Amino acid sequence: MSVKHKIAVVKVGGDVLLDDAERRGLALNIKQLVSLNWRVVVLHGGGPQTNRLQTKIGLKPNKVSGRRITSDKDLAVVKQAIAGEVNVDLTTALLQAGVNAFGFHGASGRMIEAVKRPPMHVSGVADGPVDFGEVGDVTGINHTLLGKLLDAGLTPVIATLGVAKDGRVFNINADTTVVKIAEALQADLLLLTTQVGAVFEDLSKPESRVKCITPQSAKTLIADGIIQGGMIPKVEEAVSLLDSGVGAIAIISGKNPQAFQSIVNSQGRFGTLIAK
Ligand code: X2W
Repeated sequence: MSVKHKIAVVKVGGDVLLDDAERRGLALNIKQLVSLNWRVVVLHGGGPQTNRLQTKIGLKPNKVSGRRITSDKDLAVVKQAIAGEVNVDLTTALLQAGVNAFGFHGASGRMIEAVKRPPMHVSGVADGPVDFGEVGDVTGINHTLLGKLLDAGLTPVIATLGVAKDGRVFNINADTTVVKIAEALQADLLLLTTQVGAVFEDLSKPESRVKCITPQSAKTLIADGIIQGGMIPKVEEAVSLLDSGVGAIAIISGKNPQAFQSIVNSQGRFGTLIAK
């Protein structure tokens, strides 16, 4: 009888790799999940590394509503920082922790298919539609190939680039890509790692951590102003993912090596779990 493995998709922001303890903790957390027979797919960004490299060579980072305006020159930097530096560093951190990590970028094997994001009006930007340049919107995930990699016992580590039908490469926000991967795989769990590591009623009070959010409680928490600002779209998106077949979403920090295990064992010791 074949065992049905559970699937977790993990989003790693570039900020996690700037801190040694975070990087090591994250790798140990992923190792734990794999040891518990979970299949894990890692999708990463590299925003801070891209900013750093842009600045070093005299380009000015410019983000509008969370997305980088990406010229041809910027795209060259994005490739180096995200598919180069971050992918290699994250893959090797996982290898060191004993995970059979297999690093590549989203254009490989047409893993992440994308089209150019059309110029669009953005709230708060008065002067006409914004052209994001070489930024893509995801149109498909090669889940057949992803399944083969997982069947081979590998842990895919994917840099958030996309490829068009004609081979053109696009820069894609990692939060957007990871959601598409979780949907395509109908993942049991989507882990969104952040340095803050949870939703808090009051950020200055660690004891005010919200352990669990349901679609019903999310509405109340937003109406009562407990979930505010940038957290609102994150939580709303997470809730809508529950309707498109993703089992649960956790907002969590990987710093403590027990964190992911605590989520899959429903211990509620770390992070915020969003589930029905
Ligand atoms: C992002 C991709 C990297 C990313 C960027 O250029 O920064 C767009 O904004 P983090 O570290 O997860 O923020 N792409 C279009 O999302 O990285």
